[in-house]
Amino acid sequence: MKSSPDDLAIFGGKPLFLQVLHVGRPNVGDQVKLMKRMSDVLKSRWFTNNGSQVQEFERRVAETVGVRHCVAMCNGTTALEIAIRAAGLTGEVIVPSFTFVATAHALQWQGIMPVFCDIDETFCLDPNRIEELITPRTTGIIGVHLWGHTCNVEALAAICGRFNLVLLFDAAHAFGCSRNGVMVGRFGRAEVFSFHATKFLNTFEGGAVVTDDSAFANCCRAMRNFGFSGEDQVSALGINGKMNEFEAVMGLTSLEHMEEIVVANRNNYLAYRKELRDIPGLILMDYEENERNNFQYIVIEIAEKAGVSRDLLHALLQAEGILARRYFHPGCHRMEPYRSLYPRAAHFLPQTERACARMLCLPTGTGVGAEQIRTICALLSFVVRNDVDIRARWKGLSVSGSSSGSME
Ligand code: T4K
Repeated sequence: MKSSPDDLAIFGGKPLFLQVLHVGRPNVGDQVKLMKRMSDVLKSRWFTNNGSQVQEFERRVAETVGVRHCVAMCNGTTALEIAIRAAGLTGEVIVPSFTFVATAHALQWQGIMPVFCDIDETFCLDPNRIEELITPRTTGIIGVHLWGHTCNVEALAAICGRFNLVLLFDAAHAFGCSRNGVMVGRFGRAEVFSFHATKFLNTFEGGAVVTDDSAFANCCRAMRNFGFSGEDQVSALGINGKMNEFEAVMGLTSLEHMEEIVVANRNNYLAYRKELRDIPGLILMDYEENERNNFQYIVIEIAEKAGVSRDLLHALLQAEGILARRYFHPGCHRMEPYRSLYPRAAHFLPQTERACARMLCLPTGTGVGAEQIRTICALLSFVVRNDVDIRARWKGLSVSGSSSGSME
């Protein structure tokens, strides 16, 4: 461990981790089984277009979530786009800005304006701030269950009921999570998962729309396959949103290891909780113990008491080989094309602005263990204990022109 600020890698010391630690290392599961399945797919000569592995994956996802239909797609973004189109959304749709940019892009890509609403202490849409954003052009709300924390589904459903709006959820982070004992995937008209490599359940790239609504599911199925309704009959506009067989077998293998992955993630969460407990100004995002969680994200808030800013801490960690991520900085409203469309948005999104400036995701997953977590937290503790000295040195570096001055 470091004994003086001079030892920090950012000031020229040796990095703590020569092999860097990531936030989103993929979970692989049983590799032998996976390779056998891959080989079976190769032998079958059926690689895509609603093959048997995709159908089996859809069946298993639907069963795990407790919904009637799962429509697997090539990625979460396409699944969102298809769900939005199948729901008939037009005009304006209310979404959080504190999310991955795909949530907003899925709307804007189809000429629908994302209208950014502020978040509350759960990091999800604040239901108290929604009604003021509803206009005659509003057709729906897309809540995001950020980091597996569920939206206030009941309040959002009540608003949608009162204003006749469609309710969808971007559940990219929330496969395997529950709200009041009900699995995510069962809320709103439909929910959308991402099975990207970095997600709790992974299919390399992938996603799905899940719903109990048969007509909606059929519409999504047709849309993901160019709108085909027969061998050479196209009944509606569609796109190529299909998942392939190799992705599906990765998903099936991941699904079989779900419980072990939860245990590994939860152990990491508990290890971080223990180690971070006594570090002033570093507040770990809690998981509700009486719900099902995937514990996929370790997120800390860096408060004033820490004495260093989130951005300085991020730079310090990166230099040490700890590739923490500033999700979801700087917020969709500060990214193009939204920054130009809504130049004053920041004034109306105070909680979003605060979260964008303070939150940091730390490495976790099956590739990270207790020993590494102890080292990361010992470093965090060292930084907070030496905050004054570190800030002064950082300022010195910035003044001498070696680094950006904006990090302090
Ligand atoms: N809605 C929400 C709320 C989302 O968070 C996302 C995606 C979507 C919708 C859209 O779903 P998809 O269309 O992606 O299915 C990553 C992911 O690419 C993205 O899926 C995810 N959200 C987002 C939160 O994170 P980046 O740009 O941060 O990825 P990247 O390449 O920097 O990787 C993150 C970390 O994971 C790095 O430390 C490297 C590590 N990594 C990554 C990959 C791909 C690995 O260790 N192995 C890998 O194979 O977006």
